[in-house]
Order: sequence, then C-alpha cells, then structure tokens
Amino acid sequence: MKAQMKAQMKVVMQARKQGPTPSRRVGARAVRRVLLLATVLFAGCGGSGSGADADNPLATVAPRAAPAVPPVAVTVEEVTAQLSNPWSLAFLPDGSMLVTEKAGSLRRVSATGQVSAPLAGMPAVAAAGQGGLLDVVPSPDFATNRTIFFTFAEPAGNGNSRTAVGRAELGDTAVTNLTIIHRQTPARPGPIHFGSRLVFDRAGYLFVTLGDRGEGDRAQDLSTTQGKVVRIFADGSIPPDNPAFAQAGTVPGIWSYGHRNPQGAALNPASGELWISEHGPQGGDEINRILAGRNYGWPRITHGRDYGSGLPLGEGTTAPDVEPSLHYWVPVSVAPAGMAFYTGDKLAGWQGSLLVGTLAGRMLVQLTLQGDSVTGENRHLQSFGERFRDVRQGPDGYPYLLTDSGRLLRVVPQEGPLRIDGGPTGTAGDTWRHVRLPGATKYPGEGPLDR
Ligand SMILES: [Ca+2]
Repeated sequence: MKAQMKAQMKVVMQARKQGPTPSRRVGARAVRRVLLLATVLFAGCGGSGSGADADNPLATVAPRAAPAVPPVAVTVEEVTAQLSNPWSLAFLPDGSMLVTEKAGSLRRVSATGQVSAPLAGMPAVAAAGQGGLLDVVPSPDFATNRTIFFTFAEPAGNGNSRTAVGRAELGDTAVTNLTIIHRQTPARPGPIHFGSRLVFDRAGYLFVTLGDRGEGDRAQDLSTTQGKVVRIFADGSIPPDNPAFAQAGTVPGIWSYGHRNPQGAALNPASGELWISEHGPQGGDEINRILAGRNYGWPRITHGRDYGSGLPLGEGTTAPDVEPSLHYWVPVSVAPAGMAFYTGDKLAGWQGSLLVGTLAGRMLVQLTLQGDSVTGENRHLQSFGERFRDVRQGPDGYPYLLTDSGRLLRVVPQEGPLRIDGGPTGTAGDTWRHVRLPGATKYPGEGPLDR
C-alpha cells in the first residue's frame, strides 16, 4: 500500500512537472506585435568543477564559457493565441503551418495566424496526462506526396495506451489514407512518458523517440520499446542496417536505449546526427547525441534524484558502457521539451545554437555549440512565465515557439534600452531587457525555477 501511494505520488509529481497546464482561449486577435516582456541573458555563470561531487551536484556541471559573441536580446511577436495545448509545430512549403493540439486536433495555421477548424480523419487519441496527439512532421517529399507523419497516445483497450506513429495525406480540410506505421510495445496503463518526437534524417530514415511509460527498468530491457529511440522506414518497415544487440528477445527497430522521456529531437545540421532532449526525474534532464546501438543509461546511470526523497538513483552518474549526455541540468529540472538547431541569421550570435523549450523552467534555453560540445547556456524569455512546448525555425529565419497556454510566438530581436540590474519584475509592455550579471546565481527576488 505504501509503495502504491509512493508510486501515485511520483505520477502526480511527474505530471506536475511535465504535464499540461489548463488551456486558455482568449478572444480573437489580429496578428500584432507584442513586446510581452523582457529577455534574460545568462552568460558565463559558472560551475567550474570537474568530477562528481555527490553533496554538491552543481559541481558536476560542465564549465559554461561565455559565448564569444554576446547573443542578442530577444522578445516575441504573437502569431496567434487561439490554440489549445498545442504540442507540435510543422512548417509546410507554402509557409503555412500544421499544429497538433494534445486533445486530438490537427489544425492548419496560416502565416498570418488564421487557425483552421480541426482536420477531419485523424484517429482517436488517449488524451490524458501527457498523452494525446503529439508530434507532426511533413514527409521529406511532401511537395510531391502531401504526406505527413504524426505521433499520438493510442487507446489500446482496458485503460491501456501506447505511443503510435500515423501516416496520412494532407488535404485542405481533412487527412486521408491514414495508416498506423509503428506502435510502441507493450501498451501500458497510466498517462505518462509517451515521448515522442519524429525526425527524418538526410537518408530518409525516420527516428521515433519513445518514453519509458513510467517503468524505468524497461528502458534497459530490449524486449520492449519503452525508453528507446527506434529507427524505421517511412512505410514502418525495419531497416536491415539497424544495430544488432546481444540481449535475447530484442524487439526489432531499436536504435538506442536507456532513455526516460525524450520530448525533444532534431537533426544536427552540422553532422546529420540525431540529438534529443529528455526529462530526467528530480534533476538530471539531458541533451543527448544519439548513436547507433548505444545505451543512454536510464535508470542505471543518471544525474537525477528520486522524486520527493532526493536520494541518488541507480549506480552513479557515469559508466563505461553508457553514453554520457552532452549537457544536463542539476539539481533543478528545467523539463526540456521541443528543440531546434538555429541556422538562421535573424538573431545575432544565435546562429549554430541549439534552442530548447522548457516546461517547468519556463524559458527558452540557447545552448552554444562547438562541434558536438555544448560551450554555453543562455536563458531567454524567463519573464513570460510560459511553458515552451515546441521550438522550430520558420522559413523566414526566425525561431517559432508554442506555449502550453495556447500561443504561437515568433522570436525577434529586442529593441529598446538595455537595463543591466533588472530582475524578472516587468510587466507586459516593458521595452527594456534584463541581463543576468556574470556570476550571479539568481536575481534578487527571483523565485526557484521548479515551479
Ligand atoms: Ca542518460
């Protein structure tokens, strides 16, 4: 009974960290420029330790060098606020967008912010907790085949559900020729840790990130696809050149394992390799470079702690057979969600960065990179109080964001005077920006980030 209560408490706490916030619909608004609030630049704050220190997890944070070019301060323009728990954003060749809403609707959004009615022909989804209609991406050949791919929590009877990958042809008001090309195994009860992101690589392989469904040990068990990244062809078949594993009973399709709940993924434009974000437990959120056949550790090897008790989990933070994360957050979870590599030139100092939306952290994280190394972390848009669910680069070269509150936002340079000593105390309409003082751990009056 005690164990059951503890398990329920874990689910509640995880849902609190990663789950939805109530949707909010506001009256119709035209596209308008909204200088909602200031930005926060976080440069050069530094954990400088090397090696693990169990009593001071911050000491394990890799040094964060200040970027050579201080990144430009940013604010946002609101494209629309008419969405309900949007989860994923996909740009189409004509400049319009597809947006999934977690309750099950797929909508088209025009470049000027007009939101369509839900498209007909989409499957029923298990919309509860973290489950529902999740990712959407166009086919690499969309211009000729009008095909889209999406993930969703699929009802599987007896209160069970599983992450599934659908493929369909996109019309003006409906999708047609729906096929389910991949299903996570097995279906499980409970509304948590579905993953799930879809990424095509340059050769046309399709990566699917799959969560552990709240059963961490299954992430190390290759007889299930819980806590795995799988690689399939666009018709759902398994590529013959996927990695081979020694473990008996391995199910087909596995590309990598030991993942907890990867809710962000993108193809690195420099290397062509898959990178993902994943939620840790209490602390230990990660950015990972995904290599064929590798073990990413969960729940054996993690920087995260047990929910509630704060006790260390597993065997430690490193192991010879486990691929270390490129970047991780301790002791407080930022809850990383959708992410995108920024290749545009609209934001000075941002080109070549990895942009990561965060939920509990309520900020846009900009990770500066050198090759496959993370060299710095800048934190933006903290004053908005928004949970940033997805990040994509638009065809106009600006980053676009989805928020759990129902907004689609475009990130643009911040104009106006610089104010060095500010904290996140501004209100909508502020025209100044905040800069975190070098070395400061937080602003005077700034609350904890795990809200
Ligand atoms: Ca890991």
